[in-house]
Formats: sequence, structure tokens, C-alpha cells
Amino acid sequence: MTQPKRVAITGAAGQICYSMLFRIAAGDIYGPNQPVILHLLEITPALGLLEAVKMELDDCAFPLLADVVVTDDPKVALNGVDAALFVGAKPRGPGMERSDLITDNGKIFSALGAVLNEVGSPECKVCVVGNPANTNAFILKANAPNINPRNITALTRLDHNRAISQLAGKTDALVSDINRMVIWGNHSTTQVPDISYASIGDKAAKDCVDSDWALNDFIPTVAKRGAAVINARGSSSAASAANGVIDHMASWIQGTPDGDWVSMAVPSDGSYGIEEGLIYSFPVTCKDGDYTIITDLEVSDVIKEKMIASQTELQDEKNTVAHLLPS
Ligand code: NAX
Repeated sequence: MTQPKRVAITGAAGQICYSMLFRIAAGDIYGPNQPVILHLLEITPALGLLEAVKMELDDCAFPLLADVVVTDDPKVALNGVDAALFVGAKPRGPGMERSDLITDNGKIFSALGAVLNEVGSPECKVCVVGNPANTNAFILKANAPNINPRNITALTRLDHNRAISQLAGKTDALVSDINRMVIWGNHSTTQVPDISYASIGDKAAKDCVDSDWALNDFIPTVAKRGAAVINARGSSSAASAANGVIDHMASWIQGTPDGDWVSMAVPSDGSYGIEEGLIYSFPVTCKDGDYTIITDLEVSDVIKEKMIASQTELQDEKNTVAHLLPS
């Protein structure tokens, strides 16, 4: 039998995970021939609820689900796992921006980073979802020097998918006809959804919409979509966030199709002048379980200005959490 892949998931009794665990168990990240073992982490008071989630996982009799570990001990959850999805954190409520969460949630990521450093596999693939996701990933990376820093990423695939959907709606196109969307920067309202390189079938997206819409309607609509969902349902995006995590991991592990790319927040290598090491969203292609930042796009002045503003926000967040970064 193929050796199962172990996937740790924090915040496993929460909303996002309730939409995500069943899909991972069905093979949506590693594909239809790869068994998985789920390592589910929760805080102690939520363990009862997590046991109930495990009951439902058992009741699905997923052929690919080799085992489920339920624990409140991060050392057990993160021990030797192939992938770790850091979802557990306080979500945004109505009227809150992600940055409001920075102080409370940052502490979770310094502590879990230290544990991952101790018990994690050096090539563990990390996706941080809990907000502020980019800066939490930055904190985790700083506290886990034994883990390959390239493998510490944060989720902007939900934003990428939102952007594709908005463009498809505007142009009456199928989402499957849209390629090469980009989200630059932070998973926040400073993010820069960019259609400059996107295509719709055989046409350039920028020839299908007017530039005023692309700058003044599309960008804020995508960037504020999370808040719009909160206003509409009273709690933050869950099923779509879960879908974004699945897409992020599946692309990373199984690769991106020829001629397309995806957006991932990854440690900057200095491309486009972005400060090295910041967890910044770039367009990437994926192959053989690794990603490559697309480095040669020509960026317009107006997009560049917005990219720098998002970098500045990440630099400010980094300064705010300086006490959580080992020197
Ligand atoms: P829930 O409150 O439903 O679930 C969070 C779970 O995390 C809870 O069950 C809680 O007990 C657990 N938890 C808290 N601290 C923990 C710790 N130290 N170790 C393990 N588990 C812990 O929130 P949910 O809606 O699932 O959202 C989770 C996070 O995702 C929030 O921070 C939210 O803001 C963030 N999001 C990120 C998105 C992104 O695109 N990056 C989009 C959706 C979402 O807003």
C-alpha cells in the first residue's frame, strides 16, 4: 500500500475545517491514489466538538482516509507531518479588519512555529490561513528555522478565485476560460487583484473591460469581498476559504496547468523589489511539489504603487509583531 501522507490541521473543529476536512479525506489535495492521515488539533475546550467531527469522518468511510488523530497537543499534531494547514485562530467579526486580530493571533503562530521547529519535518508544506495570514506565516517562519522557509506560505487563493469569479461575471465568461489572474501583496484590503496579464479565452482581459472598472470597481470589490461576506452572513467566509486552501495545496502538490498560474503568498525572493522574506502574494507556477515565482511581468506604475502600499502594510505588521520574532 502507498505510504499515507500526514496532514496536520489546526482549528479543526471550526467553520472552515468543517468544509475542508471531508474534501481532504476524499483525496482533493493529494489526488485519488494517495491515502492520507489527518492530524486534527484543537484547543482543549473544543475537543468534544472535534470528536464529533471525527465521528462524521469515520461515518463517510473514505477509502483514502487511513487514520484520524485528534489531539490538543501541538507536538502530537505537527510531528513529522507532510503538510500543515494553520487555520486555528480567532476569526474577524462584523466591523473588524484582519489587522485588528494581529496581536491575539500572532501569539498562536509564534508558539506553533516553535513546536513545528522541534517536531516538524524540514520539508513540511505549510499553508497559513488564520488571519492576518501573511504576517502569521512570517511569525511562524521566524520561529521555525529548521523548516525550509520556501515551504512556509499563506493563503491568497481565495482572493485569486474571487477575482476570477468577478471578471467572469463582468464579461459573461466561464471561469474556466480565465487564465493568469494575479493577486499581489497582503491578504487584506491593500491586496492588488490585477487583470493586466489575464486572458479570457484567446482575448486579453484588459481589452474586454474598461480600465476604470479594472482599477476602481474590480480591485476594491475583490479586496473587500471578505467583509461583504461577513456583512451578509454574520461570520467570515468558510466554505469558499476551505475551497481556496484545497486549491492552494492541490496546485502546489499536483502542479499548475500549462499556460496558467496561481497566486500564493510566499517568502519574497526580492522579485519586483519586494522586501526579501516578507510573505507576499505573487503569481507562481507549480511543478513536482515546488513553486516558482513568475518574475518577468511588466508592472504598470499604478499597480506598482499599490504593490508598494501592500508591502508597506506588511512591513508595519512586521514591526507590530517584532516581540514575537526571535532575534
Ligand atoms: P472558527 O472560529 O470557526 O474556528 C477557529 C477554530 O480554531 C476554533 O475551533 C478554535 O477553537 C480553534 N483554535 C483557536 N486557537 C487555536 C490554537 N491555538 N490551536 C488550535 N486551534 C485553535 O474560525 P474559522 O471561520 O474557521 O476561521 C479561522 C481563521 O481563518 C480565522 O482567523 C479567519 O479570520 C481566517 N480566514 C482566513 C481567510 C484567508 O483567505 N486567509 C479567509 C477566511 C477566514 O476569514
